[in-house]
Order: sequence, then structure tokens, then C-alpha cells
Amino acid sequence: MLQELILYSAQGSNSSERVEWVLDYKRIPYTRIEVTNEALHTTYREINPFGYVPCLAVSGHTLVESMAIIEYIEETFPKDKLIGGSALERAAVRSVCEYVNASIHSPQNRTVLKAFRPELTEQSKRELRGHWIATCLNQLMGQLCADSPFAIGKHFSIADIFVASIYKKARQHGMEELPFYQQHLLWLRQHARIQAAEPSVTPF
Ligand SMILES: N[C@@H](CCC(=O)N[C@@H](CS)C(=O)NCC(=O)O)C(=O)O
Repeated sequence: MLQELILYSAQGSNSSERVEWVLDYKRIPYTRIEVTNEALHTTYREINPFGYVPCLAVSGHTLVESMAIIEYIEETFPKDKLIGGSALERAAVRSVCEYVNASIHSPQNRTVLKAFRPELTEQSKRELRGHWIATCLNQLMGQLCADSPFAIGKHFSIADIFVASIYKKARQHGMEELPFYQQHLLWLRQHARIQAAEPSVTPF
């Protein structure tokens, strides 16, 4: 029997967007619950004590951390692989995702900036976040799209999802277009199935 999946998500959440893109690409049914900003700091703590989205509830378990959630989805719904190819290629996919998740996304997280740079205005925080993402993306560029217009190897993978989502986040923070990443995003959108699964409603 198909297990019921409940995804706790939030509009504008980069980490949640990754998981939604994976679930929708694989056409896995799930119930999406929008966690409000207020709930993030109050009632939602009972579901995820870290106070972060996304969180996936499955068979009485709650899974946190987008990378762990996506690995779980990939293992339990192996059709339409998103971490495929040789062991080396899979390692390369995971490296890109970890770089985006741990090195790009985490330091510019709202909670982190609030703790370390409480003096900044909202506008300065946005600029700092956008600038940080763009700087890191420029460093990452040399490792991407070596064998095809997809981020790693010749097929769509979670590396494409992580990269495209964080690039859109930089644009939302006001960063100018980065031609390499814009081209990558447009390439993904040329594939009907990938585009149909893209959760973002942003114009970028
Ligand atoms: N490494 C975590 C990051 C999760 C995370 O940072 N979530 C953000 C939204 S993208 C969040 O819930 N922030 C709540 C807050 O800052 O109060 C993951 O990949 O799931």
C-alpha cells in the first residue's frame, strides 16, 4: 500500500522547493501543508524542533533536512532516478548538492544572519544574501555542465534542482542575472516534465 506523505513546506523556502520539485517530478502524491511564519516559531516546533522547513511525515516518522528527505524519496521511489549513473557520477551529484545546501544556503539563512548580524536592515540582509549566493555560484561554475547542459553527467538530477533553485533565490534577493545559470535554468525549462514539476512561481 502507498504510504501517505505529508510535506511541511513554506512559500519562498529554498530547501522546501528542492523537495517539492523532486516529488512532483517523480509524480508522487503527497499532502502539502503550508507552515506560516508564526507557526515556524511556535506550534510547528512540536513537529520539527529545529523550526525549519521542509519536513516530511511518513508512517509516523518525521524526516528533516532536505538532502536526507530527498535521499529517502529516491530510495523508496527509485523510478525516474534523480541520483543516477556511476558511483563517481552519483558522488559528483551529491557534492554539488552538499555545496549548495551546506556552504551556500546555510550561512545566508535568515536565522543565521539574525544571530550573527542583528544590526543589519532587512534590505542589507537581502543584498548580503544575494551577493553571497552569487559569489559561491561563480566558484561552483567550473564543476558544472561539463558533459551536457545538465549540471552533472547527461541526465537531469537533483544537482540541477539544487543549483537552479539557489540561483533563483539570488535573483529574488536582487542579484543581477548570471548568464551561465540563466542558461542552465532555461535549458531545464525546455523539458516539459521538468518544467511542469518546478514549484516556483517566480518570474526568473
Ligand atoms: N539544511 C536545511 C535547511 C532548512 C532551512 O534553512 N529552512 C529554512 C527555509 S529555506 C527555514 O525553515 N527557515 C526558518 C527560519 O529561518 O526561521 C535543509 O536542507 O532542510
